[in-house]
Amino acid sequence: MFAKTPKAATPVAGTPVAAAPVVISTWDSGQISNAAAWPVLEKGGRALDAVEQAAIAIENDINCCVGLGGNPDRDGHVTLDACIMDEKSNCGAVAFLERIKHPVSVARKLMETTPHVFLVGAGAQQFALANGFKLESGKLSPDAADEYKKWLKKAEYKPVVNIEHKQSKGHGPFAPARLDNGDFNHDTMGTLALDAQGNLSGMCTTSGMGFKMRGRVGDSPVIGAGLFVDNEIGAATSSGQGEEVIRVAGTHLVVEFMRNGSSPEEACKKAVERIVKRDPERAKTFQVGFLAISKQGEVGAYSVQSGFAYTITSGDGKGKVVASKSHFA
Ligand code: SD4
Repeated sequence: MFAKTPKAATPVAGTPVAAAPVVISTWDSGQISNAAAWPVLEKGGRALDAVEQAAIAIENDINCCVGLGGNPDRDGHVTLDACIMDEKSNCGAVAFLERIKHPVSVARKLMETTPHVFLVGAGAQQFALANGFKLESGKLSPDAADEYKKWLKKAEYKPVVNIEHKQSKGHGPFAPARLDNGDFNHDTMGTLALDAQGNLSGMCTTSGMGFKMRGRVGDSPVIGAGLFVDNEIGAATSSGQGEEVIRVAGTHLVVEFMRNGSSPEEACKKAVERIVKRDPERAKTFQVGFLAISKQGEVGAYSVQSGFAYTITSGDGKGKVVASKSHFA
């Protein structure tokens, strides 16, 4: 089993409003990210620097779903997807990136030193190496190697076998919606920060759905899907079944609902309802969670299934885990 992240005793429900600076991250593992972001914000630093630190911390942690220690694709390779966005709508993204430890930092480099927004695969790796990022070994973490071995047994994977068909019997068509232990197949880290100057930035980083098809990219690195920041209105990030989020341009939708007067929680709820409406029966089988913050520091989340949570850090610098409301109980 992957190492457990520190858990708060019991997540509390509610819609906090925090005075800037504030940082919020998806899941209870957001405690790791927020703890790294907070020192930047506390000193009056920039939200963009804070969210990059949040990314580095969780990408260094060995867990199922973020960084090089995460679960591999079905061919046994870890491939990373990530993006970052600042208060001026500058953004950078990388996807299908292999053997580079800090994809969000690569995305930031792309954003700040080139006219481009998105690099993928070998090109993203080449760019990272040219900019001083180190090529890692490509070896799976012991936990991921273990999970992969188990997955291979169950999925009986041979490249010639029509695995999509087999998996569609019990799971989603592309990657199992749940891991072997019954947990949903995700834990992507999305972090949003509002700094003391009142500026917003965000990042999203993931190894994607475990045992995905080779080359598959989810919502996490897609601006407007896994992350969106509009410094006039607010910011949003997502976790869960990426295909569902991409179809509705999920985080862009959340920010637009906020622009039209919804609170962050209402906006997340409306985006979840948009997803569920497409196919209410199928929606019972997957998880999507949205997390959002307004320019005023109001925070909210909503998910398809129960169990989504986020971590908020402001004022005293202590991360508090908050349970998200959900469409299905
Ligand atoms: C994806 N949204 O690739 C991600 C899944 C996730 O940890 O949440 N992974 O679709």
